[in-house]
Amino acid sequence: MNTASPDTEWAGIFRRRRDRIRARTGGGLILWPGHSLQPRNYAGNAYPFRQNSHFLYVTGLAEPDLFLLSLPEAGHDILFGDEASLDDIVWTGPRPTLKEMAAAAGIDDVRPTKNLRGMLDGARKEGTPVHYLPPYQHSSVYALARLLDIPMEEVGGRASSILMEQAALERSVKGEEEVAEIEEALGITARMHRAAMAAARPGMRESELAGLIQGIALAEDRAQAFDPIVTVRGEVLHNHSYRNVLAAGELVLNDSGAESPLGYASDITRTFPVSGRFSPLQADLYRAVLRTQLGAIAMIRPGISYREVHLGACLVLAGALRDLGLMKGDPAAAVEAGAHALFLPHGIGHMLGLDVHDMEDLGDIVGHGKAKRPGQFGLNYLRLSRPLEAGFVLTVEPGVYFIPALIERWRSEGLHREFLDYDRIAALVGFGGIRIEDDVLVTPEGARVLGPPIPKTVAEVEEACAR
Ligand SMILES: [Mn+2]
Repeated sequence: MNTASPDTEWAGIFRRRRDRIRARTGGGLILWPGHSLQPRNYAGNAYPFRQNSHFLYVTGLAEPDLFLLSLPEAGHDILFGDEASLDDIVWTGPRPTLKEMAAAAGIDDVRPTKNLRGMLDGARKEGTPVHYLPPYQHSSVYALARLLDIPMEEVGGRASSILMEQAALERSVKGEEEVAEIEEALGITARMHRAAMAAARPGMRESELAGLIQGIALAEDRAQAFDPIVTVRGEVLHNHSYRNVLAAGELVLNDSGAESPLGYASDITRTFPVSGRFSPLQADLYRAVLRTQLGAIAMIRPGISYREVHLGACLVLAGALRDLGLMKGDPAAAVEAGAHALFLPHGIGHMLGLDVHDMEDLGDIVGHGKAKRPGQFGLNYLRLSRPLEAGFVLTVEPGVYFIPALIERWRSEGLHREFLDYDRIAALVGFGGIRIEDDVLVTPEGARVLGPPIPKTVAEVEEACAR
């Protein structure tokens, strides 16, 4: 990801974002810590740098070791940092000056980091509150503890709940420029998915496919939005190992996405046959998931809650699985009881933005608002349940999974026996999993699937696999 180039249009966008959050936070200072490089095995060998997404949202600056301090008056923000030393320049090359970075972010005032603590001390002596978001990178916890003179273990608890609410409110509704970034990332992501479909064949290792798709993003100088899931064991929901060898008759689940130039995520899942053709059973289950996904997308509009969309989608799935003989009885009663969660234990989707699970660091206020997270198995994994608004960007990602441990446990407990045909289900242990995921913008009228089309129907997927 690159630091925004001096672009007056973006500088204005960052300034307006800061001003809106400042106005709604109701006085006091807002301290935005940027991220630091994190050592991998020794200090000089760091993980690839990824800026804190809130800091990116208000500055677009993707350089490490920066702080932003927003003062109460509109338009007054100070960028704190240190100029690159000669040693830094010798080893890692020149970096933009603080003034250049500030200009790109629409900030007029720059100061050295060593002056930050004094300013904060002065404000606190006058009783001015200092708002900050709960940090999750350890170096940010440490920095806040030192800057605000509080014990490290109290840093999280003293985060500003009003700033959390206002940052969540502000970042939840995406502007046109943000949707454009996500769609730009989806352009590369579409190529990653088509390439995987075209390249997969029996005998190949998962890691070869994972390398291929990551290379496509890297060749465009782009990061992955998250570690891709590329596996024939699709029933492991977040499977990050690439050790299996693809066999004819198996399905590959590819859940991956590139980042946009300014750090926006894309998040797409496709499931396709190793040998290029779905078996009749695979095609039946695939169509069940596709019907579920299209049904969910059709429900999306401002005002409906994502919990309703989730449950509506589960109803479509339960009906389809009953038609296939895996479930039985009344689908609505099965969904109310939670029996479908054997096949679909996760939520239908999540917010997407600068984070792949957007603002998950802010906790349940983002996805659930003031409502409590539901308790039922399956529903308890919902990342998003709140009413939707125009401008939200969401993933829609139903799946069907045959998770051996879950099937075995439920069967031994006789759970939901009236809705589940355990003999038929047990015969499918080893099937793996299917998931189909798109990124969707909530519009005033309904929903728009973002990005270029990526093969999705059985026929489209088989065609993309053909060689
Ligand atoms: Mn997702």
